[in-house]
Amino acid sequence: MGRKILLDKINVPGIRTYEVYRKEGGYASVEKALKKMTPDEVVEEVKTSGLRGRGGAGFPCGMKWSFIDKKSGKPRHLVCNADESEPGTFKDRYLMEFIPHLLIEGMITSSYALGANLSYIYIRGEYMWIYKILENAIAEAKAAGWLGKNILGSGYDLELYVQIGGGAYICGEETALIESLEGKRGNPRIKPPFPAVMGLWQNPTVVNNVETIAAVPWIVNNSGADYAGIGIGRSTGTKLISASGNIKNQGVYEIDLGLSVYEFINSDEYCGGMQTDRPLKALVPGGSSVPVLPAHLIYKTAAGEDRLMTYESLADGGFASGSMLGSGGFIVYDDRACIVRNTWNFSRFYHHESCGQCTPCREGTGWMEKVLWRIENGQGREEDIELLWSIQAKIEGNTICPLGDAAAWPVAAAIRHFKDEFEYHIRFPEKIKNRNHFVAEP
Ligand code: L3W
Ligand code: SF4
Repeated sequence: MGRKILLDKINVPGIRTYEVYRKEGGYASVEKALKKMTPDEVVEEVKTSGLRGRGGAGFPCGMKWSFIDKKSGKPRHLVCNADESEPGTFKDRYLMEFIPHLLIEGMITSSYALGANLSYIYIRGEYMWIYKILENAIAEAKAAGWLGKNILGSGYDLELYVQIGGGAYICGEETALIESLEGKRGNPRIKPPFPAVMGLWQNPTVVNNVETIAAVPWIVNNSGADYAGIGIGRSTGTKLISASGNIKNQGVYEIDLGLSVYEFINSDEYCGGMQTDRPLKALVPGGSSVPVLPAHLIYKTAAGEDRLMTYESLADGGFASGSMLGSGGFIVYDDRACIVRNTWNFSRFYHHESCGQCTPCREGTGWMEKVLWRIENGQGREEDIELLWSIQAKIEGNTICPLGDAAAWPVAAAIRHFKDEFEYHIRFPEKIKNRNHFVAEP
């Protein structure tokens, strides 16, 4: 059995309640931090742990924390990004729904480290029932003295609020999230300045993903060095993976970073192998924003190395033959899947979710959606593949926020690795018409 850090207690009956969570050792990290450690010592432990942002970018958490200006005298904020909306990603939902106090505990310990006295959890609008679970957990924590004034007699004060998002994917981009939290339309800001310098109400702000914050209690209770001892190289610790698609056991798994992709897909402890034992065709390892991998690049890299569940190994080969760990939204496709249809579906999503501020993203995402739709629906033209390639290339790197890249990369990877499938759709429209899935000519 793999080690469990975040999900260790998730199956304890009643763990959602404060009483059981506390009985199981919950809030120990707050006690340890507030009574025995200075805020900077907590930051140092997180730096030592090598913990990287679990929302998708993998930016070192301790380094982000150390960018916060503690000398300016301005109020500081910790904002938890719980706007989980990346297609294929449902891990934060699992954590918050079943063990909400772990996030609250992580928020208190992390806010203390940053010297933040007013912190927020920004949760996606569609997670209404989880919002209520979190509200309840915060009320329980407050009643037990873990929030409010002079926590544990330490002189440290913290207020924590949950804010419901507007139901827009773009509000998961940290600066759009901040705009939304300030009551405005969720339009991303140009960076720099980064939120660590000028964030919520122009104050120094750290925005961290749910899973990142939930790892902090373990690091403080044990040590940064213990956490760094798990995983491989710069991919330390454990990672939640939301596994879906044509596998036997869909669900949320906690893995030690460094597990091989082969073992993750085929072991009974995780995905349990392919559904109905059909052949593996493709993998999107990190949510819809990352490049799709074709079968021959899933278990081995182009250099012939085992492909591992790490930031580095999944990206090995760059976009020519690699992808990204991203948010851990692991979508597995068997030979029934139609890559053209899947790419169109992702494009439709990004077009719908584009905020419209930048021309390449606003116009390009809609254009790609239209061209992909006509290819998928038997109306494709020979020149469409080249057209798609040129549109995605003009979006990538030319936009304010990463949504533009996220819309471009899946299209580029699909053309790079599955060009024959696009050609088949264009050349044999009568064979793909009215079909939900691509079926190769017998
Ligand atoms: C201060 C500097 N701070 C970087 C901070 C920055 C941010 C973090 C990472 O996009 C990705 C995106 C999606 N001084 C700094 C600094 N920072 N330099 O570090 O920044 P960045 O720009 O690399 O990425 P990001 O804007 O956070 C996130 C990808 O994740 N993604 C999407 C996931 C979506 C979900 C969801 O819905 N829940 O997870 C999946 O792969 O494409 O590339 O905090 O401020 N010099
Ligand atoms: Fe908005 Fe797209 Fe520009 Fe991001 S890239 S700011 S979503 S238009």
